[in-house]
Amino acid sequence: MTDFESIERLRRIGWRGDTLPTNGRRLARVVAQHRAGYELHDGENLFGAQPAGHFLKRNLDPVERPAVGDFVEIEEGKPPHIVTVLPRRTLLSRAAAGERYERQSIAANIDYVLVLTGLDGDFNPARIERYLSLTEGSGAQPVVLLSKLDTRDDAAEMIEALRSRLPAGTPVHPINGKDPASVAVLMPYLQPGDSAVLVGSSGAGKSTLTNTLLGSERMATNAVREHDSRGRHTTTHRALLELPSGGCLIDTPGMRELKLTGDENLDLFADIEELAETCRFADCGHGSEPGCAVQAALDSGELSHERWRNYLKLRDEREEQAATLEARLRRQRGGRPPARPHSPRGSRDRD
Ligand SMILES: Nc1nc2c(ncn2[C@@H]2O[C@H](COP(=O)(O)OP(=O)(O)OP(=O)(O)O)[C@@H](O)[C@H]2O)c(=O)[nH]1
Ligand SMILES: [Mg+2]
Ligand SMILES: [Zn+2]
Repeated sequence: MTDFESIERLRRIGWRGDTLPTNGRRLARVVAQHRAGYELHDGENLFGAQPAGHFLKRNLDPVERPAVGDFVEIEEGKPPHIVTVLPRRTLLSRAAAGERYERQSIAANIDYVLVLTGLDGDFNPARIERYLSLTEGSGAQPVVLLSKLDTRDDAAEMIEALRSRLPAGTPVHPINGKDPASVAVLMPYLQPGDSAVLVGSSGAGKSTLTNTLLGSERMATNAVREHDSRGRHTTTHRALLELPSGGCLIDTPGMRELKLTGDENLDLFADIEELAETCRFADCGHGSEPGCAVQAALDSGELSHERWRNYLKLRDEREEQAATLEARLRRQRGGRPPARPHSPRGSRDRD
């Protein structure tokens, strides 16, 4: 097969490069990861593969392991092995829950992060802001999706309140995830070569939307609990799917905890940070100091107490995580200098 044919084939599964690595190895994209190994697609065939031994080293930063959405080089064999993860153009990751600081990949080489929230009991603007903050560190574009539009009459108010809280220009699409006509608004994000990942709580409707976009019931779905709209963790692993529109969509399991990695900028709250700079005292604690611009905005209602509280929470979390991340990188540099995992934010890159 010529390089041209290989590139054309890979483009169907989201390859963006104009050239191929020159070592002659076959390239494929990670479409799923199971306990027993990886599922890969080379644009033509789906096949299983194992990670090469160096990916299994215990002290390896988990984000350096192959993740769904990655393009990888294969060493042929029975079974084939993944030997290299190609440089990522974007990476959505989160910090793992628990004591030890560890970043985990959610999806690699995605253009859009579709943040899906139900307009039922799932609706929670502070959680949407958390997802959007995490997306900032990824290099991908955020898109806010509100599902279950068909289930309530008072959705307009909720949507308006959310829109006014997010930076102007953040796309917000209310949808009925079961209705093909309604989800057609997502076509601009799912064109040939585009890759998008769906994230949101269990029960938000990620797999329902995926099925509607696919035009078939490929992913299992389950009703949410009546009293609190919680899902049942139906989807158990991430899966990259080719859509009829030509785009690639990654469905994910609902995530219980979503910690910032420390690599975020919190651009989402740039207006609050600007406001705080206009306080009379440079070291204003925004409590009862005279001339506090934040207190004035909170008193006038221009800034909502809830958004302010969420900003403080995310800011503190980011600072704490950034310090841990920095310490970890410093420790790693003490030994053999590792390749710093992809960071699309040059300004925050601490190397
Ligand atoms: N009426 C209505 N129901 C929806 C919509 N989207 C999802 N649902 C329902 O919500 C329930 C949960 O949907 P799923 O697609 O399984 O949710 P999920 O986000 O994939 O959940 P996990 O796989 O557990 O993370 C199902 O009963 C769906 O039929 C929608 O837009 N309108
Ligand atoms: Mg699901
Ligand atoms: Zn102040």
